[in-house]
Amino acid sequence: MDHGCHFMELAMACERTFIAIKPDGVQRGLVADILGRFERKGFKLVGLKLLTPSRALAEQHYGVHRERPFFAGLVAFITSGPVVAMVWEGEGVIASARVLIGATKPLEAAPGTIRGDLAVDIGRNVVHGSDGPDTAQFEIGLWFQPEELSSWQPADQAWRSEA
Ligand code: IDP
Ligand code: MG
Repeated sequence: MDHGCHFMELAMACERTFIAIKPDGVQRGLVADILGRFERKGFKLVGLKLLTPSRALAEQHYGVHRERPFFAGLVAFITSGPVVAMVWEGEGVIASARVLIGATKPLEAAPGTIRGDLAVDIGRNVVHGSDGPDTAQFEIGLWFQPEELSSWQPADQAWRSEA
């Protein structure tokens, strides 16, 4: 698949991942903080939109948790208001985003991570990130149409890519 990572592709995989700021993050005014962490890290924003997910979208997104006791509450919460849906691109971005996000339980998330800094409740942990390459591909396709994603090269790409 063409991920738009044309320039100076190096050994590490140039990947895309799906990140969402959940309704609590939007309601608490944390959009700029959360988005800015990915930006400052050096990843490239290739998709961005604000939407309130439909029940069908939420149930597909969290389909792996369908049998879990928290599923109904999780779907009710994620559909309760606007979510900022994003696709970020870069070398190792899938695993790195999970590190930036921190542990699922915010009380166990390290300081410096998004959940470690900004959350206390597992059901209100402010952000979602794909947990692997297959999930990332599925979630990007679920939340975005191909034409909603922009392949672009930062003007300082050559400088960024120097070893
Ligand atoms: P992740 O978001 O860190 O990938 P998952 O295990 O995939 O965590 O769970 C998806 C989301 O479901 C979590 O972010 C959290 O909001 C919610 N969740 C997971 N486990 C529980 C639980 O035990 N109680 C309530 N909500 C949960
Ligand atoms: Mg997960």
